[in-house]
Amino acid sequence: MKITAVEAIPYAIPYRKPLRFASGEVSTAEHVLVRVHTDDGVVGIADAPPRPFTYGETQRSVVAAVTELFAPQVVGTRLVEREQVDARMSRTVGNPAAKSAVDMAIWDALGRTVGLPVTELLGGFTDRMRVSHMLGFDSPEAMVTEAQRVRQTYGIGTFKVKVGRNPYRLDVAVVRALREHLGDDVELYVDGNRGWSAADSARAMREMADLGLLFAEELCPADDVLGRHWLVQQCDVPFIADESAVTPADAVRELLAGSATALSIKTARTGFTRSARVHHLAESLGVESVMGNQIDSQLGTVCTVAFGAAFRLTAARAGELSNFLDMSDDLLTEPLQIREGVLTVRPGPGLGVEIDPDKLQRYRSDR
Ligand code: MUC
Ligand code: MG
Repeated sequence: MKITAVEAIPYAIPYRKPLRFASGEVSTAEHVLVRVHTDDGVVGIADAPPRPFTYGETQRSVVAAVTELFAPQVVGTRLVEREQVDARMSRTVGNPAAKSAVDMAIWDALGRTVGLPVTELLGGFTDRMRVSHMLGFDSPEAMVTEAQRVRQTYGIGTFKVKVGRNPYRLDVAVVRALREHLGDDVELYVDGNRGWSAADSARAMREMADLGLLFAEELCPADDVLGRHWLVQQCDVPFIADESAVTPADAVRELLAGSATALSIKTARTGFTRSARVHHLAESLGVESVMGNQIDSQLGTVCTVAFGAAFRLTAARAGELSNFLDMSDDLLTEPLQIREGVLTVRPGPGLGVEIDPDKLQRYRSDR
């Protein structure tokens, strides 16, 4: 049960088409596979997707943080000492993707060691989640076509629409076209990635008032303190804090300040240990939460669904579990399947998935 080594392996897999949103664009998944080894010969795995434009981490910085900062702190601990590991890693303020991958790889190793799925160790509420698909910037026609294809092929009926372009009416036209073409049965919500001002956000929300939106996410920067508070107070749907709530304490600050009324939980950002803290806060404070997507690979998605399915609150809403569909390939031996709009948790100990050694050899960028 003792951790003997932690590896960080950079790899790059191209996307079939780039995903564009207000704070950036991704055309290649430049992620880091983290492997935690134990003295019993068990290997736990997790994925770190760096988001330079959001949290300042890069592929190289994740490799350095894992191998130089966090590995020395966790080697020698036992897999069950997760709070010890969290306390040690928490001394460093930043590096959320690096910390989270170490945390989740330890949970995977623990599950494999005790012969139980991580989702059951976390909470075991259900074994599945409805899927929400994220639509990146494009013309209204292209985004409607994409949504129709995803709905027909995978049965997905919930869409997160990226907004935050200027002028804001570009995005309002997209959301209106989606509602008109997809009908009232689909769930739609919007994510601005801080791209609009508070005033334009309020205008856009007024103009979309008849479109039955489920949520609004991070429409303007949380650092526009009074503007954001003013916006959130007049918003008639839950307002999700995403990149403004990187830690559990950030989440409390945003909620208590009245600058958010719901939370996005991303295992890529808060791992399993800290995502559980965020979840318990959301539950205790009585706010909704959505399992978010940090533009995850299949391994990242496995982590999101394992966590989201573990709790009643997170399983209630569709989780953002389909971004990997746009990747040209992946590292897992068995690809994930979304059927009738649902993704199930992989059975088996730990996260229940394995890395294909040939694919890792092909895509790793350190040799
Ligand atoms: C989201 O919810 O913002 C875009 C950047 C990132 O880190 O996650 C995505 C989706
Ligand atoms: Mg977001």
